[in-house]
Amino acid sequence: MQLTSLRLHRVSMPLVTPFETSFMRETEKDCYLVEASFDTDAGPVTGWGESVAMAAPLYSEEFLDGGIAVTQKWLAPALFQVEDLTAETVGWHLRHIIGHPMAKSAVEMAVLEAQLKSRGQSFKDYVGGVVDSVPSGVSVGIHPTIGELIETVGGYLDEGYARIKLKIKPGADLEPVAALRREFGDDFLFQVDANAAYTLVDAAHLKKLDDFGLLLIEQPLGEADIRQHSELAKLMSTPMCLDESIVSAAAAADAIALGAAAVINIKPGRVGGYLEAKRIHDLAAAHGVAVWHGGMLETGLGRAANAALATLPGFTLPGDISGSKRFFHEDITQEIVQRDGEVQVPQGPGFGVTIDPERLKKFSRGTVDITR
Ligand code: NPG
Repeated sequence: MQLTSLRLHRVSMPLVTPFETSFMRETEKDCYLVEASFDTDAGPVTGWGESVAMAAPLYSEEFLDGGIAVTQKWLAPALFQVEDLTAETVGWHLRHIIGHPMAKSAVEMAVLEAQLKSRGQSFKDYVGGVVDSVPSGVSVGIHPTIGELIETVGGYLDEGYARIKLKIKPGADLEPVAALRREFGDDFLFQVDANAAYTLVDAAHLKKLDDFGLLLIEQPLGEADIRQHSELAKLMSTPMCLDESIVSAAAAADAIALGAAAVINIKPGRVGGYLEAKRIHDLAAAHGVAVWHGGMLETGLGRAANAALATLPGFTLPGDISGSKRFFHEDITQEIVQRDGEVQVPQGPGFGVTIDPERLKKFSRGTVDITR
């Protein structure tokens, strides 16, 4: 395949309810989609990718406008030079460009989709998935009051979600966790996510979370603090899970070796693409480390790809793969549906979903064209 052009679609989709984490409060999902066009022996093919970079660099150093700029100035020109481009070689061709995993992932995703479509193969079959549906967890933001939180979580449990993940931060941790256990009992699967909001000085406070039978605590400390997570893991009985710190398979290997990660949250965008994400899955499986699939409020496109990757056998915990309705009144693709705690993996070539042109037009905030 020869890459001939990229069109980056900047989109903004209103969220059903505001989503608050330890680092920000979002009311809209802003991202860009990559529409990549190729010449192949069998004619032209198009593939779609999605960047999970947020508008502001608050989760990691990447941000939406930066992703568009690096794609335009560096990633696309490097790939235009390759005559026989494959998804498996995108990372190799971009290896000299430092960082920008989310931007690289979005481009690799588009190449992968085009390649799969031209072969008539689904991503699930390509990656070696073993099931047709995956357990669906839901991520719950920080709420202004305990009463509202209980109402929200009660609604999700009634909808059948297989697991609740609660966002926490200093000042909003023990009390909401205790309230949910009091209200809904000990039997539902429950984990917390701090998005790097604490330091090791908070160890004694965080240890109090051990009383609540949590599945795991996700990323309490900073991205670079892998060793400090291993110290904290020794002090807590709640299993330690890393998200932000796992920026590559090599970082995952370090975290596992140091005892910093009993569990890993896999997000393809954070690690440079679905192929690196699969390597982390394989590495973790070989070490007996549980993994689950993270989410970044993806549109139906990224959500479908995430669900397909999560069909690999090492994904033994429910992921942040909720139904489209959790975040959007209208998705940009066919709706991804959560039923009885499961999400069906879309069938069909590529990621099994298509971008709805009308919805794309509705949510579009402009395009950037990059040609050879
Ligand atoms: O279900 O897609 C989802 C959201 C899951 O909580 C979620 N994502 O830290 O994992 C996270 C968080 C996040 C969202 C992080 C957006 C960065 C951006």
